Formats: sequence, C-alpha cells, structure tokens
Amino acid sequence: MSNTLKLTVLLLALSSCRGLQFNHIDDYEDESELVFQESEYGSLWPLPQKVQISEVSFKLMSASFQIVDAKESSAGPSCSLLKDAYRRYFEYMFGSTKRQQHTKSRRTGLSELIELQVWITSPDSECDGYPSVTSDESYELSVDQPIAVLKAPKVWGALRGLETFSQLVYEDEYGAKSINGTQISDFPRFAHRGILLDTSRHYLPIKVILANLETMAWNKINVFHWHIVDDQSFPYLSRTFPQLSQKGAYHPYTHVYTPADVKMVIEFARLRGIRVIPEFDTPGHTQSWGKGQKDLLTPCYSGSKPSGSFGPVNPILNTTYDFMGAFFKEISTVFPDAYIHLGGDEVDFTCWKSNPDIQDFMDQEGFGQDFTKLESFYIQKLLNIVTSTKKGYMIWQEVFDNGVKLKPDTIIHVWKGNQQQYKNEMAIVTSVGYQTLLSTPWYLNRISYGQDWQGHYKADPQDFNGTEAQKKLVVGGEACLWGEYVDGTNLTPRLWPRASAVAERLWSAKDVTDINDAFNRLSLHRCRMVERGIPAEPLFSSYCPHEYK
Ligand code: CP6
Repeated sequence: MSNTLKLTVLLLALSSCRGLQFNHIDDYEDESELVFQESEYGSLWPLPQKVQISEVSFKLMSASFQIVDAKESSAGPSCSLLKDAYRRYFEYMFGSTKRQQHTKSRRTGLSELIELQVWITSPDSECDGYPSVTSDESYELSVDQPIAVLKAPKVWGALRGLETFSQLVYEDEYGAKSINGTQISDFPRFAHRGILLDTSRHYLPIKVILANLETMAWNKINVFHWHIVDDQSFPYLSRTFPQLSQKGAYHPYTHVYTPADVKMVIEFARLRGIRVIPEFDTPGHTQSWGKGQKDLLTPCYSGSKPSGSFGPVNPILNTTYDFMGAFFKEISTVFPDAYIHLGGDEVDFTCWKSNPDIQDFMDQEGFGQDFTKLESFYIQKLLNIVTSTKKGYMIWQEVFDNGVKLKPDTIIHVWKGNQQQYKNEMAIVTSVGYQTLLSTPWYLNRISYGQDWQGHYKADPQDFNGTEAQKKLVVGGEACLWGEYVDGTNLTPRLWPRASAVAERLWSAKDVTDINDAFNRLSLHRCRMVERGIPAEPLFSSYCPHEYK
C-alpha cells in the first residue's frame, strides 16, 4: 500500500460526525481541493499535554492483543483496580464478544500491535488507596510496534492513560482496529475536576449515578460532588439517624441511598480514579431534615405565634450541635475522602428574624440585626465539629463573604454572579490566601438554544486579576447540574457532552483554545460516548460513523 493510500485510509477511518468528507478515495488525490475538517488529534478528548502522532499505523486484533502488567511494574496481579480497568478498556476497544477478525490477504504485511504494557513506576502504586487532591495522574504513553508502553507513577495515571490509549484506536476502512505510532506525555492542569449532581430535587437511581461516573472517567473528570440532600428530600440513609430518610425521603425504601448503595458508588468511583465528595448543605436548604429530626429547624413566627412553618437550622440550641456532631461523625466514616462539602449558601433570614427566641439570642450576643453574624456563629461551630472528625471542608462562597473564620486549607467554592463578579470574587478569595474552586460559568442546569458548550469551553478559572501565587490557589472547577428539572430520564444527555467542554478546560494546557479543533474532536468524542452506550446529545447537525454499522 502506498503511503498516500495509508494516510487516506486513516483519514477516512477518523472522518468526523459532521459528514464524511471523502466518499471516494479518488477525491482525496487532488490535495488542493481538500477541505480538511479532521483534527490532527483525531478524537482525543480532553487533549493531552503533549501529543505526537505519526502516520505509521498498526493493527490490533482482539484475538492476539492484550493489556498486561509490565514486568517491572510495582502493581502486580493482585491489583484488581488495574485488572478491572484492563477488562473495561479491552471491551471498549473490541466489544464484549471476542469477534474473530479475518485479515484479508492484501492487509497482511501491515504491522501489528500485540500488547499494551502498563508499568507503575513508583514503589507504592496506590492500587488499594483512594484518590485525593494530591494524587499523581500523570502518565506517558508510547505506541510503537510490536508493543505499546504506558508508564505512570501511580495507578491514577495508568487509568487516565488507558482511556487515552482507547481513544487512539480507530477502525480502518475495512473495520479493522488500528492505532498510529504515538508518543504522549500527559498530566492535568488542575487537580480538582468535578461534576455536581443533585439527588434531592429528584432521586437518581444508582444505575444512573454509576453510568455517569463511568462517563466522567472517559472525560478524565476526577470528582463526583454529591449534593445528596436538600430542602426537597433526604435520600441519604443514616445509620445513626434513620428517621431522616424515613421521613425526609420521597419514599422511605425506594428513594433512599442505603449504606450498601453509598459503598457501591464510592468503590465504583475509586476504581475509576474519582473522588466522592458529599455535600450536606446547612443551615439553609434543610427543609427535609426537619421532618425526621425534631427541633432541628427554627420555628417561624407569624406575629407572636409560631406559624407552623420552619426556617434554617436552629443555631441557638445546644441540641442542634449535639445532633451535628453525631451526624458528621457518621459522615466522616462513611465517606473516605479528606473533604466534606458543608454548603452554607443562600440562607434566608426571614424566619430567624420572625422568631423572638432568636431575637433574644441576637441581643445577648451583641449581633444587633446583622443576621450574617448569626449565620457565621452557626457555621463556626459546625466547622469546629467537622474539624474534630479530621476532615477538611469546602464551602460555598457566601460563608467566606460573611467573614467566617476558616481553616487555611478550606476550599471556597465560587458559584455566584456574572463574569465580572465571579472573577472579582476569585481575586479576593485568593488574595487572602484561600484555595478556590470555580463553578459560576458551568451551571449546566441553565440551558439555552445553540451550542452553549462553547461558552463553557471558553471560560478559564485562572482568568482574573491576580499574581501567579494567587492563580496557583485555583484548585480547579466543577460543572453543576442542579436537579430541579432533571431526573434519571434526562440527566445523561443534558450532562454530556456539555460537561466534556469543562473537562477539557480543566485537564488540557491553558493554550488549548481552538474552538474549531475542539468542535471536530468533541463531535467524535460524543459519538464514542454514544457508541459506548451513553446517550450523549449531539453538538449540531451531524451523524456518527457507527450509525452505519
Ligand atoms: N440548591 C442549592 C440550588 C442552588 C444552590 N444551592 C442553585 C442556585 C442557583 C441556580 C441553580 C442552583 N438549587 N443548595 C446554589 C449553590 Cl441557577
């Protein structure tokens, strides 16, 4: 086969979902007529930090190709995290049935890739550990005949590299699996690349959560921010306080996350290098808590009498803090991550204002009519409780805005305002030395006609006025999909591939900003998600290569 023909075959195989530009190989012979829509990086998403792809291609046969531990690897046969990953990625590349590939005579002589060796280079592979904000996710991938080598200090980098390897595999014009000679050196730009899912406004079946964790891994997203409870329902089944979900869930048996469910989510995520950070948002957003925990919420008054409705957590009772102590003690053992998200957003003061006991307390403490002082009083005590469980915490920006004293390792989660306001907030938060996490531009619950992924793609979390030291305090960002209008039926297509835009912004180098190249790669990445069984929505008028299979 001539070199031109080989390249043509490659280009055809990679042809994007926007339309196969070359229906006949002949069309390609006059290069001047080429309108080349294909990214030189094929379907890689998010784009690795350094990529070199050669024109030499190798074949992969399901019958002869294998993913194995390198002899020198510090993760041996006992590392089930890697064994599981090898199995998953083999299936993504070849399908679950071991189809026999018949090589036509004219393709013999093409070189074959027979092995991917995975080499964990650091003495401690962290195979049995949990990922953390400091986890090393770097890897180096070398694809050369007859073997490819994936080197990573820790299993976390190996997981990212396996995903990248699988994204390099494509089908040639005869449907044979192929891969080009490639050198990749890769690491994330930000350590915290998250997605917030809300299981309070609508209960999300475990199956839906797991499917989305899997999809997060394809996008190299490494944090599942689980906004597990809120005003509307309390699906978390607490061993210490079972009445919370008994009374507060939409349904006490079917719409709850049992300890076994939670364990399953955490382990499924761990095997994909994803942290699970639970959010138990207080003192506001807690209506559902009140159903199962008497006296936890503030009774609102109408004139001199209780109105029968309730407001935020009651900050003036000792019983409140006894409860929180016992509750967060449980949470700190159920969720292994070093961080808990404590919320603290959108506290409505109307009810506190109406309550005479609260007013008395305000006078006694000298708070005057400044209810942010009362809110801070509560949060301060809560933070001390959580600190005593040895966990770090994340909080929504209002807690910082209200001047609450925070531990130096607190992460301030910025979610409010327009572009100018959130940039200003990031500048202030980092100027006083706190770490920060950005969500404002990535509220995926907001939908509009058109390609809104482009706006998400363009936002950069370090694009604010500040010193280099300030920029370093940005740990990353999170795409938020709040649950008011989303349940198990529509969550997945609303999230993907829109969250993929955020994933590339947070993983790839700062200068990866070419929106046309992103469109071409993301179109293919979206087709791949669909092919792997996830109903990701299209970016624009298009079709996918696999629709013809
Ligand atoms: N619930 C909680 C919410 C929101 C927040 N906290 C929210 C606010 C504005 C929009 C979407 C969601 N539904 N607990 C804010 C952090 Cl647009």
